[in-house]
Amino acid sequence: MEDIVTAAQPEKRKIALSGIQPSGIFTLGNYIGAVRNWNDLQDSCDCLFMIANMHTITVRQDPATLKANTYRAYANLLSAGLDPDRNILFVQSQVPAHAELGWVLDCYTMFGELSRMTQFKDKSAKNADNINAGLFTYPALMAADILLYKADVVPVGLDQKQHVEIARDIAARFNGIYGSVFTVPEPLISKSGAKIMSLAEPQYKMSKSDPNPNACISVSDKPEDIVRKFKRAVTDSEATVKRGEGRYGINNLIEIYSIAAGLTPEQVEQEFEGKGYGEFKVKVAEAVIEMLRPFRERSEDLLKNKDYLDQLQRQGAEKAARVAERTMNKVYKKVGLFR
Ligand code: ATP
Ligand code: LTN
Repeated sequence: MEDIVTAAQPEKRKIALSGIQPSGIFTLGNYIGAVRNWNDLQDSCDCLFMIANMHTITVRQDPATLKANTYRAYANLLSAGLDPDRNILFVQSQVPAHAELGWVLDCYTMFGELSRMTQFKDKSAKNADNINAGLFTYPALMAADILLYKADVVPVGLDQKQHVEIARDIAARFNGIYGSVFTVPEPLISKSGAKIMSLAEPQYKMSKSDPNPNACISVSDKPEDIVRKFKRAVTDSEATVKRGEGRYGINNLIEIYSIAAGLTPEQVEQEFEGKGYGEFKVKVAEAVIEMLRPFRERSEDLLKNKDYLDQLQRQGAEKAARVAERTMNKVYKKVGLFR
């Protein structure tokens, strides 16, 4: 008789990893499309959230500004409610394994597949005088970020889906050669707010590195600036608060308002039936101000204490490095590199 009792195995928690660049101050798009959703994940997954500062130098940065934005980004993660004891919150450059695995994966990533990346095409158009190799191989470094921690899911906005897909391809290619080394990750994209558009050119996404200050709401904008920017937001001449094909500006404002006020887009359309853009834009601004207020105030407080942020950043990096080192040892061994 078989006398071994097999205890029911508790289901393994999924590992989630995401990153955000300190390429400027977080926008409303980053908050709605990324950071806000990460908060919900910490209950169901083992989470790692990273400030992707090595990715940021693919576009030329002023060193002092980059450091200040890195502190601010880290403070923003904390203010969004991410708990440093329950999640690993770290800065990419403080964990050397990212650069190490990034190089290895460069050698398993094809020129053709990198050439198809929309972000590369967009960013090279915007930075025509600095189309550097890092900008091109960016997706291999991002794959390294994900694969180092065996992440099952990668919560991102819609614009990053293509990069998670290439990370899957790289993982599968590597596993095909060396056996199952990496977990093949899935993108996790929220249904609402996955792509918040620019207020100035609403056919393009809101982006924190946009040089036009009226194009984006930053999470540290003062209430009066938020009102001014929404009042100026580009809409169309139809003057009805109703979603429609090609109505980029108004679709975007309806989406933002529905998220900030906790309503469905249909409820928003009903509320503003027969009302003009002027009234609607002020309401959107007020809802956004209220949504961001606690986040902004907490970030300002945290930024007064750099020693505390330094200490948390170090602890986060140590925890991340312990996991990353194990993967690196395995990868070097498989590939035949001394370590
Ligand atoms: P940059 O301007 O430097 O490219 P960015 O503002 O586009 O930066 P990232 O740091 O590249 O932001 O992205 C961080 C996260 O925020 C990613 O998950 C990304 O998908 C999400 N995100 C960025 N912009 C938006 C947006 N407009 N709407 C929804 N999600 C967004
Ligand atoms: N490329 C991403 C930032 C990023 C990231 C990651 C996101 C760097 N590494 C790993 C998810 C997982 C961006 O520009 N938004």
